[in-house]
Amino acid sequence: MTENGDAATRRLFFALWPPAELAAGLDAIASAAAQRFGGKASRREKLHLTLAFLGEQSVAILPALHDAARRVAAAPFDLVVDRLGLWRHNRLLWAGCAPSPGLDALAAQLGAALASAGITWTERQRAFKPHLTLARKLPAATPAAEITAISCAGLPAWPCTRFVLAASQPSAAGSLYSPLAEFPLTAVVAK
Ligand code: 2AM
Repeated sequence: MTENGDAATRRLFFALWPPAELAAGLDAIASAAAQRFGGKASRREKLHLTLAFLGEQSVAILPALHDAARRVAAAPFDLVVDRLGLWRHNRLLWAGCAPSPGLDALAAQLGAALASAGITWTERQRAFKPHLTLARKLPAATPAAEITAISCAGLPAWPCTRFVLAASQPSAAGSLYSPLAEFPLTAVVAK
């Protein structure tokens, strides 16, 4: 319990964080798009791809979350960020990647590990649509075709070797993300 008598909770999610060079390239795209179309670009250090969103959770489950994440037996893989898109329902500009069996396997393994640890969710889960949020609050009339025409060709590949448990905290300047723990991808791929 906190001093207020409330059970301590954190807003938690598992995610992949891009390496610095890729984050810089995505940041440049996000800033240019926000300047051209309007909206608010995500800060470079906040760029990530969510694997599983847990929502508000008691801090008491953190040890069980760590155990579940350590049980994930997924192999490292490379992602190629190769597309941009616009979701009109939440006016969000996103970057997506080429289909990746490695990413799908990691998300599935993590979901299974969380389920078998009995982790439950208080917030409605969106379907898994891997993306990095580049900008929010784009004007409703932003032309989607002009977004998808922006090239991702210069972006470096993304070697994924670890995933992260992070907490999100609302603030006046938007959500702040703090990494809580890192988990290496170590499984050997069968040939
Ligand atoms: P977003 O960037 O598309 O909003 C921390 O908030 C992370 O969790 C963000 O990547 C956010 O995605 C994602 N997220 C927030 N609410 C979610 C939900 N209900 N289901 C899945 N992901 C969610």
